[in-house]
Amino acid sequence: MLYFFAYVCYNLIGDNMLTMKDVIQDGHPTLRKRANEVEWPLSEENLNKLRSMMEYIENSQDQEMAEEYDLRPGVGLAAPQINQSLKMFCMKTLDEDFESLHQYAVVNPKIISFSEAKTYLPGGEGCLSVDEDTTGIVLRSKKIRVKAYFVDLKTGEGQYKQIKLSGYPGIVFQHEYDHLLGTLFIDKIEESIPNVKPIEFKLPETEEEENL
Ligand code: UDB
Ligand code: ZN
Repeated sequence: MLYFFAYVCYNLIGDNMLTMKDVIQDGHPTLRKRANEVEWPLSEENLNKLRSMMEYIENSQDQEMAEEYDLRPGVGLAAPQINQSLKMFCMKTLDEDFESLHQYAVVNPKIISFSEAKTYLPGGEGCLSVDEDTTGIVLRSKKIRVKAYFVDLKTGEGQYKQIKLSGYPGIVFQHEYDHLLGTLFIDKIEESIPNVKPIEFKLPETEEEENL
């Protein structure tokens, strides 16, 4: 009887569906390590880790799934947060104008330039690995230029290329990149409101946008 139940659960959840209990929390030593370079080409194992990270993000952005499995709605997740000390992360978010989708599975990223100009999220940042009611304003570069393998999660193939990111997607990228260096946003919280222009979110116009 117990086995039957376990079997049903196993099929329902799947063997690599991540939930909040897979996301390690501040105080865990892995979050403070510099993550290791990932071997390229990607092993099947690392590809599957990336797939389940992206799946967490997508499930958590689905209201029904998020409620059912108690998932905090996330826009990004880095491998160290699931206790894998590897230089890779996934992100999926719209920009602040709700116009373009920035969905990336990233391996061995390097931010090759940070703009002098800074910005911040007016509501402050939080983190899936930090207690829910901890938020704080973090100064980030307005624009970054990054080099990384961008992985196609269907095939596992990837392209090493350079892209530029700005605004909200740039902030998410910098937050996830910090995880690969062992840095958390709580290390960088500003004491007072900085004297730079925050990100301005265009008001969502459709119900779909509002759910994001
Ligand atoms: C997040 N989500 O996923 F402005 F549509 C955060 C949490 C910690 C609150 C879950 C988030 O910022 N959602 C969000 C914000 C918007 C508009 C919107 C959805 N992360 C990811 C994380 O912890 N990765 O390690 C924290 C974000 C703070 C700044 C960038 C990443
Ligand atoms: Zn985080």
